[in-house]
Amino acid sequence: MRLSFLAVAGAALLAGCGGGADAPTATGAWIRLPAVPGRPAAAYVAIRGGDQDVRLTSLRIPAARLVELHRTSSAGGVMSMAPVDAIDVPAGATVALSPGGDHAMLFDLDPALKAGGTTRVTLMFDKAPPIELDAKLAAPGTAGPP
Ligand SMILES: [Cu+2]
Repeated sequence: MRLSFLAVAGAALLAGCGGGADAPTATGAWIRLPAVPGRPAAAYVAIRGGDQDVRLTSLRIPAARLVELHRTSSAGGVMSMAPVDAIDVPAGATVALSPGGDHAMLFDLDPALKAGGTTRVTLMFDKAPPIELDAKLAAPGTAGPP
């Protein structure tokens, strides 16, 4: 009797993990290559929230040594950016990491990467499964998605 109860509870738990929940999605990832090799690159992507509030906690990019999430702000007409721990992705909202806004900063990106190519990016969340996608590589100075 006890065993069968556990089996049912376990099955319910698995069902909750597997489907049902509407996880965030991501599209249009791209990376702007640095004008000067060795300078940081920036990564952008559009994220659509799922059915619950989550936070984007990091981007994993094997081609970069270090990736930081940055918030851009403007005070007294001066634009500045600073690292943040996470970026909110509210349920049902579209959150765009884009030039002039929040973005990911990539340090020591593999210099062999060239505009026109792609590289693998994994978005990590606090309460949603990771999203893996290819980011298009854009030439330095590119203003919008390639
Ligand atoms: Cu930055």
